[in-house]
Amino acid sequence: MADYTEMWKSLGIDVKNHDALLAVLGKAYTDIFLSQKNRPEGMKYFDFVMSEVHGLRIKELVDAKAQGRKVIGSYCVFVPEELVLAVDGVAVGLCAGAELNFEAAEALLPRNTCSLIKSMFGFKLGKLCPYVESCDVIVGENTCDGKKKAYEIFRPLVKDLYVMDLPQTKSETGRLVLKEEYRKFIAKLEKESGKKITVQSLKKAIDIVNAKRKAMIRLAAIRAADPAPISGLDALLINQVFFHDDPVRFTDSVNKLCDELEQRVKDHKGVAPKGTTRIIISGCPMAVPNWKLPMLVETSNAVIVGEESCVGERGTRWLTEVKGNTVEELLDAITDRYFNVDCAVFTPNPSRVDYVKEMTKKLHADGVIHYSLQFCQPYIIESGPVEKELEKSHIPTLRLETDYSQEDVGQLKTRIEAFNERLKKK
Ligand code: BJ8
Repeated sequence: MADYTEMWKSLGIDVKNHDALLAVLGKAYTDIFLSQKNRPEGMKYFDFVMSEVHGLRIKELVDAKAQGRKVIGSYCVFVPEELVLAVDGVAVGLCAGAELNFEAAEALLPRNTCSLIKSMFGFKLGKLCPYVESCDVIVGENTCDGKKKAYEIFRPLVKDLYVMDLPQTKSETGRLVLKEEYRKFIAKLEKESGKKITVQSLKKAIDIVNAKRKAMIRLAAIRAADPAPISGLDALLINQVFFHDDPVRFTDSVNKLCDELEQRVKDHKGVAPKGTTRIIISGCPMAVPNWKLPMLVETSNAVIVGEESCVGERGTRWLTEVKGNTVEELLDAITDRYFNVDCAVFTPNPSRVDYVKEMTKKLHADGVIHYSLQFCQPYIIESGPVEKELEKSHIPTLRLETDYSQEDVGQLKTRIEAFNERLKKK
């Protein structure tokens, strides 16, 4: 990586601690990703992106800002990238997956807050995330109680926090609330960027984001093959890069990788022998660099073939229908698309477990691991009914609760291995 010290300094990054962070991450990446066997050639692009994730990509954001474009960060898949692109903005995901600066975070938040929220504070308080520091606007969303209340404390720490309200039920009123919130968000984006969303700019933005999601849907479908043509770790990494990379370049790279994977499937070539135990992970999102659970699963003689998560199919499987010739009609189409997202903050939320069942069938999975972050009430509470429903449908399920620390690695590994034994006897 080139020397980006001056750029980081200009963003207000704590360069010394940031250097230490990059060294740790670089080692973890080498140990976890580069040590995998039979990786597809197409992963080289994603390795490059990761090696430059705080370098070249940040330079692109800085250059975009110099051209007058606005950088809009968010923590949730309910924030429509289409609207950001329609004002020629750049959308970046900010969720963080590392246990960094938790002491400082716990000075502001209760200890029993999920790691995702603590990490969001940890990165900001430690001045360690060039994405956060590049943002002109950060969008929060009223989803779970944890995030909703944490944003109140987060507001004074950042330049401009815009909070979006979200419905909690899939009712007609809920849909109206969502559309109204998106309308307000458009007003915020237009004010911030000085640009008006037009039918043309919105259609173009929808096409770009649809193309990105179509590439992810294609990738997800290829993983039905046995032997699995790509590891779950690599597929998760692509889902994580989805939130950071330039959307057009990302789409192109995923499609190139898919061409290679389709050829692998024809050649019966995989990352693990045919017949290896196949697992689906369902639950909380895994933000970069949260690779703990997939690493444990895939070093326990199993392969992950799908993620029912916002960093996975829950975030990518729906497209926006390009219908209508007014901004209002297109906004309706965008609202319809996002209103499908079956996050556990909705009550009731039956479509989520239905989709886990569907994934299990189409990806020929042997079992499901339900992953909840400690103190995440929506997913932990929903995990009971999800397990019950899946077991009723003869889908073996393991419920795990963990955080970003490495303390429980041994215990998790034991439970995963015992689960694999159960799957083998099935
Ligand atoms: S649409 S899953 S990205 S809210 S892990 S902070 S839920 S206590 S992240 Fe999410 Fe949007 Fe839903 Fe998806 Fe709260 Fe749970 Fe923490 Fe969570």
